[in-house]
Amino acid sequence: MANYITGNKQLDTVKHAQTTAEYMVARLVDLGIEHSFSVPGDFAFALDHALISNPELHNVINANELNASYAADGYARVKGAAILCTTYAVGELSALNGVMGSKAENVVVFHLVGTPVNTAVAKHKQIHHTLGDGVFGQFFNLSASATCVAALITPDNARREMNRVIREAFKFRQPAYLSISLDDGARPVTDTTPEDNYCGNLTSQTEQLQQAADLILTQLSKASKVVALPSIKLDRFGLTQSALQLIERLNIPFVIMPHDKAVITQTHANYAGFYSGLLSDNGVSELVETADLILDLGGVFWSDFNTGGFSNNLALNKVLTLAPSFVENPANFISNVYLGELIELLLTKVSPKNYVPQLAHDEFKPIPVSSAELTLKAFYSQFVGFVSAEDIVVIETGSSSLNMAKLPLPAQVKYHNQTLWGSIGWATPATLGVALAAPEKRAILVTGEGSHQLTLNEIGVMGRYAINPIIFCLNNNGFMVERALELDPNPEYDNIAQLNYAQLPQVFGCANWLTFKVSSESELATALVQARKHPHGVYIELITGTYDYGSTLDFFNTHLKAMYS
Ligand SMILES: Cc1ncc(C[n+]2csc(CCOP(=O)(O)OP(=O)(O)O)c2C)c(N)n1
Ligand SMILES: [Mg+2]
Repeated sequence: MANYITGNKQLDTVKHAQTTAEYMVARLVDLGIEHSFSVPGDFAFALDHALISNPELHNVINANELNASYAADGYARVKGAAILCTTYAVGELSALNGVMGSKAENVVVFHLVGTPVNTAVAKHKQIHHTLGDGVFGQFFNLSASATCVAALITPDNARREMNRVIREAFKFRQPAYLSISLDDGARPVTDTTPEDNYCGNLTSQTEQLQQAADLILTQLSKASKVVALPSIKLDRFGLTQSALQLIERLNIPFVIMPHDKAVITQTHANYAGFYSGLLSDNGVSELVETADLILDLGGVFWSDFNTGGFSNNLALNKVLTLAPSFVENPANFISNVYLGELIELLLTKVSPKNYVPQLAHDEFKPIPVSSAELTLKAFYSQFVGFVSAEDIVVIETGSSSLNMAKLPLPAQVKYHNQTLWGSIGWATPATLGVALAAPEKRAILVTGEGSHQLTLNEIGVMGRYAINPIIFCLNNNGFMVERALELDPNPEYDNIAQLNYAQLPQVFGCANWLTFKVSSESELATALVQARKHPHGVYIELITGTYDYGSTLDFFNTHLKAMYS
């Protein structure tokens, strides 16, 4: 069957499937998914068994369902899709925040849930994991709300429904919910619907495709100063390379917003700088905001943290959005246009603009290492020199995500952050998922210690599966980003329990991990040298000041306070 994710690798694990649960898992594995993330439970046993019996799948047992959902999200960001499996009610509800985040940020996660047996449901029995009221359907709707498509699978509908669910999930690049009862999961498939050969290609309406292309070509012909904004959605929809070709063919500048960091490398010749309202690099706001036409490629998020707290000053009538399935400006909305096809068509028609103003990029100036107490500025300075082309970077919400958005990275490095959903605790399990999805890369996590506390038991899972990340845990004595965003700089509720973070790998049984607790610039420099040489996991606790905000957070500290007061 067609393999959506890997393209060339043709799997056919469906032929080994004996049960409906095995069939469901096999359909997903045949897309190219190689790992599943799960916490077992009795109603999910048919699914759990299917996960461990598929010859092409490695099943990971996570510390809890929320962690599993974050790990699946991280995995799918790299791999294109992921499998998450939880049990009825108690398991699936714990995973909901993570799955909702995947929905917000266009990540394909197939959430499999095993439910009580059909006879118990029909007889309204009092069963564990329910409210004891004989009602069973209410959790389906809750879990389904975190997805773009949901199905109650039975042996009689399994083939048809799996066709539908896979199609819809890839169409919207959002999660899917697949529920099956314990007894149906163990029965053989009786549905005889032929399997879909769908491989992720969407077909536009010819007339609307032409209309969209004409609109774009007309707008392009009227504009001399055109600037592109490539969105993270290009990565999600597998369209980054096509979009880059369009930028290169037009020969126009592109700017990058925080959520879209590293979609196209900052080392590209047409890169004009970082754009985020008042936080933008020198000259970049002017470049974007005085352009004749702004090509929003993929659909950027005009969100608070993407726009420097809405401090951008953009005339929306200049923005032409080429979203994954439609084209829009204030005067037009053209649906049923798929971006891959649209760009292909445009590439045959556009002529170069040859408009590439050379801006002097804001240079990142490393500071010399001394024996002084560690500051965030010194950490970022060393971090920029440390990240190499072989790394993949995961950044947690908090001071880290705000400050890191502007840092330069080597060309091949991908950068993952939950800029829109922003659920703290995401990054630690997401690093596990990212590391499993990209074993050829070294996963690097930067997390605040407050966020880390929510999900740090996933370190044990990293140790169990011999993942070798480099974890930077920024210990600044609490929820610093909140201190900076609040009017009262020191509310009681931003103080948190003090843990011995550097001891966590040992507590969680991680063999051969190297750990450090550093509080000076030179200690950090030494740790970084050793971290690079070490083939196993590395954990570096960084001690920095309670009010050492870093430059971007300093900006939000004054700008947002001004907005709120
Ligand atoms: C699940 C969730 N709960 C609460 C919040 C609110 N929140 C946002 S950032 C933050 C603190 C992060 O602190 P830390 O990880 O220590 O990072 P720091 O800013 O101190 O470097 C909190 C509580 C959130 N975003 N997500
Ligand atoms: Mg903190």
